[in-house]
Amino acid sequence: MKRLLTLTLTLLISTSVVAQGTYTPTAENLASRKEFADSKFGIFIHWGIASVFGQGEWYLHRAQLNHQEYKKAADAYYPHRFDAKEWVKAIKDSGAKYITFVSRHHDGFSMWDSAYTDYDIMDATPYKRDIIKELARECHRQGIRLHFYYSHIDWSRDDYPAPTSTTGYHKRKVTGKDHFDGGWDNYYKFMNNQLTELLTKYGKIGAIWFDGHWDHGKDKEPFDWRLDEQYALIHKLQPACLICNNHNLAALPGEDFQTFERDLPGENKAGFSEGQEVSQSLPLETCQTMNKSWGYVVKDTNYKSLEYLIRYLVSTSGKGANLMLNIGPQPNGEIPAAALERLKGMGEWLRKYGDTIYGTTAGDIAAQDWGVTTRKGDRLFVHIFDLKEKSLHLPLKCKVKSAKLFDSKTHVMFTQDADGVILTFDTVPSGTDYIVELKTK
Ligand code: JFZ
Repeated sequence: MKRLLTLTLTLLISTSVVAQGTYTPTAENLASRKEFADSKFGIFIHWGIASVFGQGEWYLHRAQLNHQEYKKAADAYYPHRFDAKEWVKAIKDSGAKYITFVSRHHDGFSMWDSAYTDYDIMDATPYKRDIIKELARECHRQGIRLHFYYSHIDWSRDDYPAPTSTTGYHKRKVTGKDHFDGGWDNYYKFMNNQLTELLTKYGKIGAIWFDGHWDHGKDKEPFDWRLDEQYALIHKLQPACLICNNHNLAALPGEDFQTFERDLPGENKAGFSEGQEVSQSLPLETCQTMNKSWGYVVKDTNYKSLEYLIRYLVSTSGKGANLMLNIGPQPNGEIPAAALERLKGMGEWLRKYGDTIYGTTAGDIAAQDWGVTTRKGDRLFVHIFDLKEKSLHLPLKCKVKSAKLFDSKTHVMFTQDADGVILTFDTVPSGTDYIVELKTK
């Protein structure tokens, strides 16, 4: 018996070591990474009971609310205009290839029928429709990947390791709570049970996108999130399901792609990505808002223009990354009209120019004042956003065989020497994205 125990223990220890040090993605996982990396454009959806207040998904924390009072929003959540079919159609028509839906945000509310909590769409709202089930069914039916955002932080449960968190109760940011019961083990089990539900009840899931790791980023002793075991569980349940964690760090073992919040990989304009090393081997993603907020905010009508968003998508592709653009649906279940308009415009643009985006890798030349480049096989796409003159010098190493305008297929004059290529146009390039296609050797 004792020997059996020793053997079991040894096996357990060695599997956890294996899980930790040498995560080897399966063939399905690698194929899924490739599909993801080629897809270039996805949609993020922040929606939940927080939208009832119309103050964004951090309202509970920002307004220092009593969490029991906040919870009453669940009983007023009745999104009678929610139509999964319409959502998925509008998103598919935008040219997006995946949807990342917030299954549970920091407030702790679950958007599906979870057996492990009553604080969910089925038990706590009068709506009583499993939103994730409806969304998943439509995604599978209409053929678009479905990813789930899942928060490690929980501002409502008693067992979230809050006393040491930077957002939690100890700072009295979320009020009405003075005890912590159950402990981290309990919370960890709860999360894994929920993840198991998400990965066994809703068909094929493209990725789990974690968030909240940074809540313990300033702990004196590094907090052990026990990610290895959690990641191994996900990969065991669905080997092709990719794992990503919005921790603003270099990718950790077991992760399948790397995300950057509100910044292109390697940049830090928003302040989340300081020193974040860009992975050279994993697919990359930038997540960005359409206005200034993730969740629905009544007064935030500050939407980025369609031209800006198209150029942002092209620039993200120019870095070899995907753009995941966010939508914050209204409490009634509708996607805001301003967002729908932009989705439509992105779709129209991608139907014409998608060949220069989908399936591309970063171009040969890093982003310049005038624009960016993307590459697909022997074709190099030069995306010109802003050029003041009729000629453009490209410091290219490769030999150019031909140059033409992507739109009209008319030839563009060029000369090449050791410094690269000079393109000469008839008129100064204009428009949202003036694309030149080079065939290279
Ligand atoms: C996180 C969420 O908190 C936010 O609500 C949204 O879901 C976004 C996509 O992801 O944003 C962050 C990430 C990191 C920090 C704060 C917010 N941080 O390091 O303090």
